[in-house]
Amino acid sequence: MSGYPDSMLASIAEVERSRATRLGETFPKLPQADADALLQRHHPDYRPEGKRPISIGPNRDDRAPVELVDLLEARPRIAAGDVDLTVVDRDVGVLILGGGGAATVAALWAVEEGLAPEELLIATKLRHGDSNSMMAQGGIQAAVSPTDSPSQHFLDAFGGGHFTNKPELVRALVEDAPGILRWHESLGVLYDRDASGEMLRKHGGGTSRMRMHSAKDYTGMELMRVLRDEARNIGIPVLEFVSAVELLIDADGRVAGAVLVDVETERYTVVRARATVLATGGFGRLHIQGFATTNHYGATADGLVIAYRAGARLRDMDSVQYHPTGAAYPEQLVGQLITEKVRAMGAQPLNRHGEQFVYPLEPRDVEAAAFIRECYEREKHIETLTGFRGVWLDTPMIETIHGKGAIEQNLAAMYRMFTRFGIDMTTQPILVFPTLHYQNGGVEIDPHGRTSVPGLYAAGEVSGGIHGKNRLMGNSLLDYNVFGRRAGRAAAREVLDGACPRGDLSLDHAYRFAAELQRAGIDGNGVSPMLLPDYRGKEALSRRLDIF
Ligand code: MEZ
Repeated sequence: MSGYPDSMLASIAEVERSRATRLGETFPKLPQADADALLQRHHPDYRPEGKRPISIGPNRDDRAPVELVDLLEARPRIAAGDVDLTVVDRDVGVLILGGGGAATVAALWAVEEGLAPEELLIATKLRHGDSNSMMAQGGIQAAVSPTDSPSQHFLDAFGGGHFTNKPELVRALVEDAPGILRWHESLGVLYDRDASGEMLRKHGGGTSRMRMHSAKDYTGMELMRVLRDEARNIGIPVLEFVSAVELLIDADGRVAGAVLVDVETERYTVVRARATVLATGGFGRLHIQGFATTNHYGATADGLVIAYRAGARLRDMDSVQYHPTGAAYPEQLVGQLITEKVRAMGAQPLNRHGEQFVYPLEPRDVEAAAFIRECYEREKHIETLTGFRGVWLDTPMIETIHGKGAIEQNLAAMYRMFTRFGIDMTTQPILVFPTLHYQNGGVEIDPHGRTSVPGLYAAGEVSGGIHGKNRLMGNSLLDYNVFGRRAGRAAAREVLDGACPRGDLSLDHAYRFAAELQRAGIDGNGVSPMLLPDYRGKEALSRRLDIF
């Protein structure tokens, strides 16, 4: 039995016919000038109508996705008088906002730096671990082999980011990477190894060396399993189902904690903190330009919004990462991540006629643009019964190249996911289309995770500068570890060195922001942060992939 309708089976037959010839051929990598032209014409970032300038605040006049600017220019949730700031519900050393990888790593290293666990508080909107970090599949980059080096990793990441990354952040990323892998191993992370015990390494898009380390296709879950256990074992306090709705500022203009809202009761909690780490993740659930997303439900840009009101500078917000291979069939899986490891193991992207049209491991933005061109300009796509367009990933090639059982062995979660819908990816290809995956930019940080606002640190996807205009595969798991560690240590050090909020806690910055919005005549954008996406409306139900 096949999970595909007859209308798609005809194209699968063409894929099967061309497979033997294609096995020995790989589509050539694009010369840079052609890649640039492809991006200009087909990558969603280059569509001017997808962006508008920000009207107020530190990034005034910078262009960013319309969906994000709407939130940055929305009214704060809290109006004057809503919260009594003289009643402090929790008083902590370091407040960590967010519950994913960056938050957990920051907490662990704050303790390592010398802070007692009970001086910390992780406050998170969903459950501890509900995050993109948990859902990451393909792996983590680190230059640990004798034929690789941090410098080589630097060149790949800097080139992949179109040379717009902050070099000092890329340097920290690549130089800390081998130590991060050693730390993981010491905690008990089970990375894939070969029979002799050597760690397995794979290529990713845009990498010049094999430096991707994975745990099958659930690397993110394996990492979070170990990190979250560690946080629980040492007793780091966690408040779940509370979301930060505004940062608090003290008399010196330093960030001094946050106001949290209970997502069920809507009651506010005032947390005073001597240092605050923002680790709230990205903005995938804004469905920028109508794209489906790989992201978890909490990825609604809350951290960007509250940091921006507090005066933090953002950067590279004009660039969004669309992962080339989101599932496009069956409909229940649309937008779900199909890890790059599938291409790294040999599955070729193909059009309706079973023809290759792009090198399988171009950097993500180039690869995604090529898929969009194939579907919307050349019209050599495959169409599903409900009108979604996509291209094939010829997964049976993996078994031909690596032997029978290679898919179940290396892509266990994905194999199970498709089997549930009657699709056997060991014998039939899978349909894919780009899906919104990552926020390339964010709150600008320095190598210690410091933002432009005193007392506020940022780490993980909410931060900006590390990846420039395009992140390479495997650098996000690395990023949250490197900068979670750096931010956690620096925040703890500030507290240990005596940092303390001075004077009254205040939300005046948010009220001033609201007044400025009014003066600029910006009204009607609702309130932010969003906290959770609303999928009840007609618009959400009719979201489709035929976005062009
Ligand atoms: O870094 C990522 O985004 C990643 C490893 C994704 C994937 O394709 O698995």
